[in-house]
Amino acid sequence: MDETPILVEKREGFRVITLNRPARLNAFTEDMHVALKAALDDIEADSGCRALLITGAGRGFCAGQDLNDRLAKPTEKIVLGGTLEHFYNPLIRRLRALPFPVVAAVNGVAAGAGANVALACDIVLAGKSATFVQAFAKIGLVPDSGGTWILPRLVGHARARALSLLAEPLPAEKAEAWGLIWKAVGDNELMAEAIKLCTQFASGPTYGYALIKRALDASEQNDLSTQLDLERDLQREAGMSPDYAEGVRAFMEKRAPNFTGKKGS
Ligand code: LHQ
Repeated sequence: MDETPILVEKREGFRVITLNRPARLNAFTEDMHVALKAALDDIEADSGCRALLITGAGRGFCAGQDLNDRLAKPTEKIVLGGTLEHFYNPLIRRLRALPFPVVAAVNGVAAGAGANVALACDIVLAGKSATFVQAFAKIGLVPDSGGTWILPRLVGHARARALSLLAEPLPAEKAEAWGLIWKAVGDNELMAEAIKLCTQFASGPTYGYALIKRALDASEQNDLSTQLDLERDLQREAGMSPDYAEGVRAFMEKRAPNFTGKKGS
């Protein structure tokens, strides 16, 4: 077992999780999944945590499933479907549903499930030397961890198919140009940019952010009319939050708002 497959750093208003198996490009093992779940439990229980930053140690972000780990061995008890069911699918669902922004700082190669964990985050920043690889087809697998759902939505069917079938690395700047990620930045600026974003989120209208995430996720299934109804309902909730009152007051008084992130009564 790795001693610390992930590192968790508590910052003012947010946490930084670093995937920490650099010799294996931070590939996922069962131990890493278990540690990540425990960290997310802790983060969710902390009402003072208003953003999350995920990055990787060393030269990679994450090379997906560790192909030496028992989770990847079809002959053992946990077959691949079970690995997804028990570990990856709950992780992806959870990242999407966290009630505050999640930022991925992709510091190097993001392959297989590692790429799709990054793409499940709300904002993906990548260092210019980073690449995104849907590596699955190279070993006869199907893009998982939400890849087949998110890729066509982000880059369209033609690019989603080519990325999935060819399994070629997509450089960060091209990923930005294609709309796969938010921004490619200089490798040396990556962490500072990501921390700046999380610092901004940590003093933002957190409850409003959670409602924005809900609205955008629901829009993937809804028709316009249903989505308009949902926007009405969510806006009603947002309008009752203390941050809305504070935001309007601050605007009128020409000062920066002092958001609490709270839901309101
Ligand atoms: C690795 C890995 C790795 C172990 C690099 N495992 N050691 C879900 C359900 C259940 C099972 C199956 O999987 C899934 C989801 C998935 O994620 S499937 C996709 C799994 N990932 C891959 O197939 C990617 C495999 N890795 C690569 O293709 C390359 O390593 C990439 C393109 C990521 C990076 O290439 P390089 O920069 O040239 O680095 P490298 O290949 O030299 O890797 C460095 C070391 O890390 C090396 O070890 P070594 O002892 O030779 O230094 C690799 O063996 C090791 N490593 N990925 N997934």
